[in-house]
Amino acid sequence: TASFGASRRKNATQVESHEFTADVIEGLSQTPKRLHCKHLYDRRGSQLFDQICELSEYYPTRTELAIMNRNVDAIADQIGSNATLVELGSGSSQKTRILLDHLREPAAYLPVDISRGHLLETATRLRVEHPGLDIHPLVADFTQPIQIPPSVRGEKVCVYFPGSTIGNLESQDALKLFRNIHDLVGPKGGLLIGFDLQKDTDVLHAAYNDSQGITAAFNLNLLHRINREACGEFNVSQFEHLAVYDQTHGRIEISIVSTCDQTTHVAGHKFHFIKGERIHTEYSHKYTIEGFRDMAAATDFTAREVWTDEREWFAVMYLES
Ligand code: AVJ
Repeated sequence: TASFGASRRKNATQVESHEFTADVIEGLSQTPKRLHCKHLYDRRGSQLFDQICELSEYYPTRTELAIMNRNVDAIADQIGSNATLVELGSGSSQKTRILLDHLREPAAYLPVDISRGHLLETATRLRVEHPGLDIHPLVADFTQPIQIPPSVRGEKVCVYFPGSTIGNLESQDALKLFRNIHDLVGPKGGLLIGFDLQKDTDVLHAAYNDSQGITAAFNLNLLHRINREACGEFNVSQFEHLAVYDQTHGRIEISIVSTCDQTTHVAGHKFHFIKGERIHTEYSHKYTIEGFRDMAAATDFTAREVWTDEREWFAVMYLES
């Protein structure tokens, strides 16, 4: 019967935590050990990331905001009227406000994020700020194909992918995501994307090794999360944050380093670390405008316009399918 089926069904949180545990065990079983960066964004992680965005050393957020503020009319012209705006990895959607305030009669707004609580809070707030707008939050991993609910009607779809989140992905995964987005937006669809640019190594280093240790706390929170949600037994004080710029790949490589030889357990599985051993947690790719244009062109998008700041530290590009 229906009620029998319902009582046996696990709730969403239980399924999520089971998948998280399985993913952690798989990642820690690899050589070198790695943990997927999407797991950094639990509730606490999302809060810490918001704090990172406020740091004086962390230039990307405020630089992108300034680019958006300065060019929002040109951006709204490119997107056009009656568009459905789909935002990937929306987080607290700070930059979205600027867009939503300037878009010409937007049809709907679909924020997509992996952090449920964060997403729903944002949706509630935006509903108050934009009472006329159709808002459909979607709890999802945007690296998987997503679907627009059939009730949403707009003349065209535009994906907004700010924050240089694309930089988390290795180039093959970035290409795959571009193709998914291309399929999602369909003909005459758009992609408005923010990405971080290559620059002085000291500036990059400071942005990922802030003096207050917020970035370190954000990274190490993943071990606390494993302890909380995956029956982990990490002694977090025996691990350190590491972020270094790799010139050859043009990316910041972020990891958690074991400060001693140690053994830990996660959900009954045993993991050994030697002193100095790393768990890779995140990449943050830094691009050139040309390199980024080439990457997009490889997936049938055409770059229509690019906006940047006077130091050329960050760029926002509008592409059309
Ligand atoms: C959210 C992926 C853009 O790469 O700068 C910031 C994540 N990690 N500090 C970035 C991050 C550590 C951030 N992105």
